[in-house]
Amino acid sequence: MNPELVEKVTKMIVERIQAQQEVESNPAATTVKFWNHAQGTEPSVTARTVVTDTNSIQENNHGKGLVQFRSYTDDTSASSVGEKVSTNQKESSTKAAIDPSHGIDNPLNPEELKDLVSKTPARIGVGRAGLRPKTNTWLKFRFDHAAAVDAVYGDVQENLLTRLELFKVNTLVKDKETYIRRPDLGRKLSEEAKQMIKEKCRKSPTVQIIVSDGLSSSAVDENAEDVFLSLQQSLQSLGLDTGTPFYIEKGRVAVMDDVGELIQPKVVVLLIGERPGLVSAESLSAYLCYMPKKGTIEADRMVISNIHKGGIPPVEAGAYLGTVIQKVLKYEASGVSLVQKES
Ligand code: B12
Repeated sequence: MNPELVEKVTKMIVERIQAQQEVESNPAATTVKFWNHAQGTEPSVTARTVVTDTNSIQENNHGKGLVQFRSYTDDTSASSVGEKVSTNQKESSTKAAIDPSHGIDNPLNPEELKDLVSKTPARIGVGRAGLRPKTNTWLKFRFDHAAAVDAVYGDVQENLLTRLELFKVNTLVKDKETYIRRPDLGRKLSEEAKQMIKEKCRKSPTVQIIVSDGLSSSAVDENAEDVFLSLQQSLQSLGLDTGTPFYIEKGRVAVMDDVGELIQPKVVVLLIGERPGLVSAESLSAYLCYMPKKGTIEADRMVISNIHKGGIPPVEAGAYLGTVIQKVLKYEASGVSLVQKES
């Protein structure tokens, strides 16, 4: 790993975003609501503003020139993306660290309880009402469960694919029920998909980026754009060429093997929605593999997981991925083979 390079690329990206924000007005601003887990009695929401600069994304797509990232700002103050957002979130969840009075009744050590709760988004210190969970706990659970179900069963927004100029192909899966019950079918491209990829994609690029909904369309909706654009920028600054990116609907991780067979890239990066949990339903993973092909073993893949605004900030993840890819190329290996060659 080259931490200096990661830092440099991330800094460069954030500086560009900040510079852009100074000059842009935000006519397309919309409000996103978050349920704050650590909130007290009220099931309150935190409003953030999402700003999308569609023109500049289209103009600069596929690694040419500067790219613009979606940015999140608090309602009251204009701020930058990525780090800032996660810092804000951490701050707000720490600040709102459960007031023990609404969780455990009469805790022995309220300060310690508060401290424990502030350290994790897990549902601890929520107390109970007799044998049952408290109403607020139960409602939060229902809310998060609904978000998880929506993430699995939802579809990625078409306008995201349009903005990123990703054409869409399918696996052998026809519907979500089959997707869940038959992971093997999600690992194979359909015949039409193979044909389309052969027609549209540049062969043998150094890096092939693909995006798939996987188990969370929300993860793709929320994070793929920032990761994708910062990854492109990172690869560009490292002088690594990329192939024609595309989107695979209802895909599984190992679908990258079919892609490898068809396009023969050196490295495949697959941005895919993770199985949602009850803390985040919008977490994205980037799976990588050096020259994936039929019969690739799982140990030769690697993953950078937990990419979302409360985890690894998407812009940072994109920049970091570039340096991981550089290392994969250097050692001509990924996963366990890479670790072996490196040591
Ligand atoms: C489900 C899951 C599993 C399942 C996968 C079963 C299956 N067929 O779906 C099982 C229990 C087998 C599993 C095993 C492992 N997992 Co796991 N897994 C997850 C989980 C909860 C969700 C993954 C997901 O949604 N993938 C997306 C869907 C669409 O993928 P899929 O095609 O359906 O399934 C593939 C992936 O899940 C992939 N996969 C799953 N885990 C891992 C881990 C690594 C390192 C790799 C390369 C691939 C991989 O293998 C599946 C088959 O191709 C994540 C948590 C998270 N937040 O992402 C952890 C997670 C990815 N797993 C992790 C780990 C460490 C492992 C193991 C190495 C554990 C071990 N010591 O044996 C093994 C490695 C398995 C492998 N494929 O190489 C870590 C990775 C940490 C990291 N950043 O490197 C995570 C992030 C959990 C964590 N927070 O620690 N895992």
